[in-house]
Amino acid sequence: MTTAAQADAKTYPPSAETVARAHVDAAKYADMYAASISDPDAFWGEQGKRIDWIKPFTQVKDVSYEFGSVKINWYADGTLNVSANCLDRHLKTRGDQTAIIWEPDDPNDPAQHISYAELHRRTCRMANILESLGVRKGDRVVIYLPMIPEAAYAMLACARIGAIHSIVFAGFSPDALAARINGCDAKVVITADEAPRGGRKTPLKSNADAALLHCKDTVKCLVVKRTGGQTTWIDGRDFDYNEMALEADDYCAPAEMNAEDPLFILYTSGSTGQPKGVVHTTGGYLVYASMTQEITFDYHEGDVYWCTADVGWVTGHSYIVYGPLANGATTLMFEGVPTYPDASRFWQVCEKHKVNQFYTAPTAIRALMGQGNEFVEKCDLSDLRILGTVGEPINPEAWTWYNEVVGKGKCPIVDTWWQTETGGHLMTPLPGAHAMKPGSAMKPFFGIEPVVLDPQSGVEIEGNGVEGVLCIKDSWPGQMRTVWGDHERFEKTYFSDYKGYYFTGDGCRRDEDGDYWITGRVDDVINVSGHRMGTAEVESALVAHAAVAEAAVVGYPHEIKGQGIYCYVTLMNDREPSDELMKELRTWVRTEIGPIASPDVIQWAPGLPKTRSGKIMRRILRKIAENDFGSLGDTSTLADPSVVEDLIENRANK
Ligand code: 6R9
Repeated sequence: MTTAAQADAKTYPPSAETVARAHVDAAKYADMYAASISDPDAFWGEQGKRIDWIKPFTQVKDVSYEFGSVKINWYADGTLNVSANCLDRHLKTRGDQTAIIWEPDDPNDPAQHISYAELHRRTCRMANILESLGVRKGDRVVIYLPMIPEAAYAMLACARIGAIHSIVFAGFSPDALAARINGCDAKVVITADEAPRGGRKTPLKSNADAALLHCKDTVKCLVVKRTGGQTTWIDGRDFDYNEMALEADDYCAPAEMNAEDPLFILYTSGSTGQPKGVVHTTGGYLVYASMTQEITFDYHEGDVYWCTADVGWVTGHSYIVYGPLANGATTLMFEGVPTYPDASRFWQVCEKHKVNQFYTAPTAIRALMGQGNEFVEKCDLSDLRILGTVGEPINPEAWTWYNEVVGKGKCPIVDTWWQTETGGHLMTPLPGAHAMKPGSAMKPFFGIEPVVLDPQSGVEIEGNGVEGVLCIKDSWPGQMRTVWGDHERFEKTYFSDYKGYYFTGDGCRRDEDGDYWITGRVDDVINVSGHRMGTAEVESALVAHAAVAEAAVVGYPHEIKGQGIYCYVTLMNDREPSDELMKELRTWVRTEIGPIASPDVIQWAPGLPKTRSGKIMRRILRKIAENDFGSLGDTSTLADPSVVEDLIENRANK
């Protein structure tokens, strides 16, 4: 796999047709960008008007990045309701327009077209059900659902009554679910009987049952019927959504929320410790999600827009639900996987629903590319206009295939770089404004000032043709506000290493033309199939097994997944390595965290390379995992250098 940095940067300018159609062309980008940086208050004050306010804001930006007293406020004296912005305000003009197209896992099952009026009714009913379960403004609700319309109803219903949702991806295990329910002290968990995906079913309700054994016994469970599969039932704790929805009222008044009231918490992995609850608030987040959805994807009235992410990730929050619905768009929600029933599923769905904008992850592109072009070529993709990628750097081979085979060379590819923490896109080419370079996130979005710092000194590296760590100089409305329950951790993670900046955790290169290339994480976060994971989480799952004395986990390059999970495991004295134990440890990690964290390689390590002060030298472990033994660097500071020889000799055959 060629990395982006190695590719010669061929540029692809937008066609005249793309430019003519685009909301933003090169000249407009230059003007707007300059204005957004020179007077953020004026710029974002104007943009704030894209959504409806109950009480209009009079202040725009109130931010300090000063370590020790970090505060981030946008539109702080305004009030609004997010669900009213996504629903009620569209009813007059587009009540009958499709808001959500739902495409089920099985292509033989019917798709659903849910109009704005219907989505409004469904959301109100769900909101009334939540209220009847005792959920009030500020309470937390965990959502653990398949990719079904009820997931959107649940999100919007929480927003409607001012409850804070925290979605847990349906691929997470009961233990991971319990940790998140407890972490935000949720009152209710919304789940479904089963989640069908790729022809298989995940028993979500049983998982929730198992999780709830570790939670307060006051937590209630609202169960959506998806497959009708058997579930156990505890009266007084479990509630039948479908039955309650028949009775529930069609209207629920939207709560008046302050712009800075939390909208949702989303747990994400960091370089240390357990996942942290990223908090996004109401006003700024919605302005930013809505603006980026419209501009980045050049969304126009009547377009059908499809983001293939899961609502369990931030991409699903901002670009399946909140951004598109705030804009009155038609957003497609897909329950299945790219390869079921076969590798043409994505393209069949594009043909069937006449998709105009298609947004997916490099890992899916690489997997489909490997299956051959005929799966794409047999489908009519003539409605496609814009393609997008997100989640990890895209290698030039995959980019070129996406451009030529899927886009037929006429669809701009927006390579959107952003994070759970950022709420929306921070860097991306804009379809009508920028030429594209395969693998480059190109240019900052409005209001974003990226800086490249020297990793050691923290000094800004000026000019072009430079590389370093990526920080952002000032705030934007979609930025996370805090870590749930731990503001100190928020400041420490993002504002302490490089004072006065937001530290992204990514490395980056600014090329000779001033375009940006993300070079990957500079911390202990790995990116497996676009899923973000802390190596520390996998390590702590491994050492929780009775046979394991110590574990060190690193990422290594993987053809399809981008990065794979490589685990070095030291066993307890009385345990012997065996294939069975290896299998058991794999299953163990899947149970502790979820299938997405399943180790790709486990290598038995009688010892780990440590400094004399006992710190594991991951740099060396990474090199060994990458099969790169020539550049291990200085090993003389190791407490026992012979450990390295042993690891190289016994490197897992992979
Ligand atoms: C939206 C999302 C964030 C991390 C981020 C970076 C990587 C995301 C990327 C990209 C290169 C892109 N990343 N988009 N790297 N090019 N277009 O993915 O959020 O799950 O929090 O991951 O993903 O390393 O720091 P999240």
